[in-house]
Amino acid sequence: MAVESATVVVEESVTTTESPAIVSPASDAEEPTVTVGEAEPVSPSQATSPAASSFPSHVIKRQITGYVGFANLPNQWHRRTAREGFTFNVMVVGTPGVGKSTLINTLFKQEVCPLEDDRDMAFDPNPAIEMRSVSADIEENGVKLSLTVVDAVNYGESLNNRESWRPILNFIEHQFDNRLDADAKANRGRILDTNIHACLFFIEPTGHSLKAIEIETMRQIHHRVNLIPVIAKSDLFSPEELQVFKDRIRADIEYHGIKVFEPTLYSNDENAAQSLKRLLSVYPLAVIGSTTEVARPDGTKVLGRSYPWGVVEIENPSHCDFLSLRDLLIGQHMESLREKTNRELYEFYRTEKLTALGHKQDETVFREINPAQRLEEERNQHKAKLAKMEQDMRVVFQTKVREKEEKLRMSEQELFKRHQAMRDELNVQRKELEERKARLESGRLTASPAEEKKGRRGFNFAR
Ligand SMILES: Nc1nc2c(ncn2[C@@H]2O[C@H](COP(=O)(O)OP(=O)(O)O)[C@@H](O)[C@H]2O)c(=O)[nH]1
Ligand SMILES: [Mg+2]
Repeated sequence: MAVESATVVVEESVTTTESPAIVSPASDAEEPTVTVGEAEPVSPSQATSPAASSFPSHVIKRQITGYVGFANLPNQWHRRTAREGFTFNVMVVGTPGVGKSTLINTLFKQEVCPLEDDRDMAFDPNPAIEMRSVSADIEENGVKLSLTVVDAVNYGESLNNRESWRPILNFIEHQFDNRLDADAKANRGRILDTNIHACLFFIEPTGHSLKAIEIETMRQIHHRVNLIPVIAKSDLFSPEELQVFKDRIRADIEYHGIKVFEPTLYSNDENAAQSLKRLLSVYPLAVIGSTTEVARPDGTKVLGRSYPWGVVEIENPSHCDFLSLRDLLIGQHMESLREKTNRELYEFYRTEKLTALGHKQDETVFREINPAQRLEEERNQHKAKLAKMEQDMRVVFQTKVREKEEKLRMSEQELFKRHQAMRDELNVQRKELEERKARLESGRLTASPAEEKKGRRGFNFAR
């Protein structure tokens, strides 16, 4: 999609020492909104501190006309990924003949899984479960898909099925281990994604409820893989029977705490949310497989299965949930399956494995960063810093006041002493004057011995 000219709103980040700002997440992609937070007083020392500089300090909204180019990033990404292609690894688990290969071939509209017709007549009471994989490179509208289907051959065939789930779980974990090894190499190069992105679990169309082997297998693997239980060969049920069967299975799944795959929604689109809700409400999906076209009464040809009483159409939502499964697995949520596998399930396994090996991580360093929480922490650090500064200033102020008071007290004492000395001298002088006056009045004026010595008369204030 070429964009010739556009009005683009950009946010410019400017560092300032005056007011730290808080940026709210943009409410929509075209018109990002910016909120400038309350301006808190910041001292110059804080403005240069690491905590202060890690803030996007101030955001100015600028309106420019013209095309910058980053709006084209999704197209660039699309071109790169279309060229490189996608990898999708799906596992099918179910008893032999339940319809696994047929369903995969129906989903991808080609014979990915060969239908087995060479039966081994030898009786083996406990055949080993063998994880067999087939791969196919498929291309649709220039997008390449490298598909691998892993089949747990002989699952449910033994007389004793107690441990049937083990080879399946081992296989899934083995893929995680391979990735773990690849991640640990010094030179990683391009890592092939061999993790299992989805597990289609085929529930036998018994019409009763889940069998013990089905419950145990799902219980053992649901935390390691995106589990998608499907009711196989649902054309064997009447609509009423199917509803009863579905309800029982849903109750079993809930009772045993089995976690089934729920896609992530990448947009706020109301329609997408509604269709996801609809999809989850019809879990477990009742499917029918067929790669052959059959004629409807009106003569048109459709993918389906033909019965004496009529035709079951695969791609008719009122006949089965095949289209919902195709949307879930391919059309709408394949990326969600891949992402959940590699970001959540693999990461969870990796953490478990490394922790068991004795690796410990400093939670304060490697903790996942929640922007709101981080903002709150930084605000608290800022507040604590302000409080400490205030406390320091108070201590300095009190010391200074004390020093000043001490000085005043000292000079007061000094003044008092000088005052005292002057008063004493004045008293002495007054006494002398009174004596002289007395002598004058008595007519016997004679100089005092001190005056005679110095040859001085009168008052003397000099010191
Ligand atoms: N009635 C019915 N039969 C099916 C369906 N899917 C497959 N089958 C038949 O079941 C048989 C075994 O199918 P297949 O795909 O080889 O089963 P797998 O062993 O689980 O891979 C074949 O004869 C299919 O034609 C379905 O949805 N409904
Ligand atoms: Mg098969």
